[in-house]
Amino acid sequence: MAHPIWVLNGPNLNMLGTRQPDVYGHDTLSDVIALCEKTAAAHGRTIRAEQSNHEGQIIDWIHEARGAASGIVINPGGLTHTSVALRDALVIPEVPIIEVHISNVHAREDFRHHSYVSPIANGVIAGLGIAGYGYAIERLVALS
Ligand code: DHK
Repeated sequence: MAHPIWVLNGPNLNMLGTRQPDVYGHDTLSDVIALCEKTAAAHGRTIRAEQSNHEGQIIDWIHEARGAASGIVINPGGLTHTSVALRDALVIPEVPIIEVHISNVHAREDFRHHSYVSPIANGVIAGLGIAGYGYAIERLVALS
């Protein structure tokens, strides 16, 4: 049986639904997790979903993913644009990675145009709302 696909969400994504709905929409993190579970289950796969506002906690989970995850969907939130440590961690599990952003970061402020994660990700999805997480799961099912 394949390992679960891990779905990691970074800072402030616990506030989905109430946080800037004009940018991030009205769906909640629970809706994101339900979508990921449903998409994975349609392919006989499972997920493990985690969210933290703390960089070190996310890095600890990524270390844990080595040998325990078949792939990782990650929305690193603001850490996307700042964290070399997160990028360094993401190569450790040696599994496919899809980076997801709910908003189209390229249509927003300049500081959101650079991602430390994108160069080591298998794919990047931005601007498709929470549907992007479902597509990321589909891709990881195909890759792993
Ligand atoms: C989420 C965040 O929290 C921002 O810091 C990113 C991303 C964009 C998103 O669109 O999901 O810049």
